[in-house]
Amino acid sequence: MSTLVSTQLQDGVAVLTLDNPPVNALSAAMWQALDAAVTAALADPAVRALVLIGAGGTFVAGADIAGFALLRTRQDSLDRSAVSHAILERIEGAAVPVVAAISGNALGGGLELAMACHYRIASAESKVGQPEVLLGIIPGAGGTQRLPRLCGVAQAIELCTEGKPIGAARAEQAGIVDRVVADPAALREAAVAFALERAAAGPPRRTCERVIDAEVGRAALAVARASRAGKPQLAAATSAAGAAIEAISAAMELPFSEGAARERELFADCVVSAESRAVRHLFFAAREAIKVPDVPKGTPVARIERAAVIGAGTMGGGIAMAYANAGIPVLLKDVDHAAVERGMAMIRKNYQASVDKGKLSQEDGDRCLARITPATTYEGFDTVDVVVEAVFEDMALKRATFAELGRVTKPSCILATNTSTLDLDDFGAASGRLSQVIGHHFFSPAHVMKLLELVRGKETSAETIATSVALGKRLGKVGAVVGNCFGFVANRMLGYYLREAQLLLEEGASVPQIDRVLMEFGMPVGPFGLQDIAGLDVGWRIRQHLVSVGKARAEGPQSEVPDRLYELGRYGQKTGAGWYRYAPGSRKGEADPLIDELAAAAAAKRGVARRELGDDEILARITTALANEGAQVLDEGYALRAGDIDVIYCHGFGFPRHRGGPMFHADSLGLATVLARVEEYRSRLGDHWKPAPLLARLASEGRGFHDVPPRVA
Ligand code: T1G
Repeated sequence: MSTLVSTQLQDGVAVLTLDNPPVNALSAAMWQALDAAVTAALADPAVRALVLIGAGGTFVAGADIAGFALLRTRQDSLDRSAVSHAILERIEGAAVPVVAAISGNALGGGLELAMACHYRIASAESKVGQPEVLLGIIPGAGGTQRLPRLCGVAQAIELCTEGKPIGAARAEQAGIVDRVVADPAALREAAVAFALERAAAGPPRRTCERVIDAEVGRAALAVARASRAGKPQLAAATSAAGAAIEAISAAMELPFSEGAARERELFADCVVSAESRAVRHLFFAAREAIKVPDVPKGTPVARIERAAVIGAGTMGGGIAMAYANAGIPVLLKDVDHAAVERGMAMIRKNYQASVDKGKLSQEDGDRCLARITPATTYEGFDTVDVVVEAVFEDMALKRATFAELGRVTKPSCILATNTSTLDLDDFGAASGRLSQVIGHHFFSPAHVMKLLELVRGKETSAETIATSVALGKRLGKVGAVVGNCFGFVANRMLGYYLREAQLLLEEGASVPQIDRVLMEFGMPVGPFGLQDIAGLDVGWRIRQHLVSVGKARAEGPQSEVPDRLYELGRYGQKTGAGWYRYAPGSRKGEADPLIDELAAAAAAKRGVARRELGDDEILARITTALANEGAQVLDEGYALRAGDIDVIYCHGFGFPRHRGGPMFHADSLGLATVLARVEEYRSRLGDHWKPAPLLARLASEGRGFHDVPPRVA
């Protein structure tokens, strides 16, 4: 008998414990073990009811996602889902009550298993949900058929198209869960009692027999379909959400078994899709990106109870909010009262905006705000466990700040920096504690953007890295550990992305054209819109710093247009003009003919003949520039895995998730194709298009970026 599912008879109740660490995922073996255990229990005359419970403090976090890679064809998927559907029908068809006892997570196939049971009891801290859409698929084990029968069409659509889990209390209100237990430790006993109570009450209630309120349901479907109509990019990026809506519609229009068959068909379409392969890649890549070969599991992690942030500007304020939102008290220091008050005013405004939008209750907003203590001195810095420095990107200022931090903080305190480009081994040395110096590179707005680029210095200790990885998770961030080179991974590659866009502009493309092409590809904003948001003055300061250390952001030709715009005081949205013009109070950029004049002048100076450029060439050159530099970063070991780069670009710059990230996208094109493009550009545009040796090597070996094992710089 498999150990994946063990059975104990307690007071006439067969308690089946599902045990497949770490999240009790439903692998093929798990399904079989479950089926065998249920069949055996139902055949036992002493059994008056069954309870399904998960080991390790959680129920089931869904099907084994890794197993989907084995589903090469739709038929593979149809065959596989037929098995799980049949097992769930056997559970639902049981003559005695089957109760699901939910603790921790009941997600995806886990909730579907629970809904095939006759009753559900959950501990108060547990969560239930159908996150499949975040993997580019839909519930594939009857979830789109049973969920609307329990909670109605509208709620089912929300859960299946947004993929966000809900808490036990809300699940009870929605009719998904029948009972909630305050203490998780009491769940098992409560479930056994509940099962006996149900057994005494008569034949079990089957979810599949419930009727959906069609009138209300049709209205909800109409709203959901209308919200997606006429949005081709949304449809392209989230086709799974569309499929989930169709499956739920089938639940309403067809008998259960036919609706279930329709779901299986739609699931099969999704699971073999390029979109799902891309986002499943990102699921595992995000979990790999925080694993560092020389920081083994079990490396001591320090407790972080209090924090401090230096610099109350846009980034510093956002970082302080990220800590406060995670429940960590934080000091926010700036040079004087006026500066720190400006930061606090921005923070208050951000919280109020979230409250006004209903994203946060006033109480929660006030609680978070109260955790942020403004400061103009280092008083209290000797009590904090981590400091994040977010002062101006100026080497001398950073050196002075770290020298001070080395004096005022306790020896165990982590000294983190939010620098996005500067050498932390240089200014960090001023603290005298390089082993605790690490980059915590947040992305703007820091309390919203998910990515946290963790930059290890040459002496950063394993404990500092392990503690930062755990802290990143606690702040709700997606972390990626990278090496310390100029611009680290995110901004180093961005330099090549932006440079190629600027050269395409000089060659004859327009700012709106280039931005449109990248947004149609799935980027939330184009390269020029992005610069106008970040500020052209920031880019100018980075270039000045590079010139001062004899470096350039991207080797080879540089467009002079950004410097011209800086000299004209056009810093972007913050000055009402940059690459675009902005009407007062508007963030919508208007094309400005001045840009074409500047581009034509720059082209003439570089001896570049201007021409019409097609959308395909624009997209190919920009994505190829990103992948080629990504290959260089990988080859030099500043990124451990190609997947880390994908995680950084999808969570830091909004690179379309349904394309899997710049390296996954390149692999999906085939590296021979990418290499051929680089070589064609080199022959036509110049030596700055030198193929990265790793790209050339992998293309010649018929391999992909994701075949490269991790290697530390
Ligand atoms: N399958 C395989 N591995 C999984 C897994 C899963 N469903 N969930 C987690 N893991 C691994 C993960 O890779 C990591 O491995 C370890 O478990 C801990 O995860 C039929 C088709 C549950 C909220 O989408 O959201 O059901 O890195 O680091 O932060 O209709 O994991 O240690 O080697 O994320 O505490 C739907 C996915 C599947 C939920 C826990 N289910 N999981 O978060 O730990 S599709 C999901 C999560 C499906 C059915 C359909 C989270 C979590 P490693 P972790 P965590």
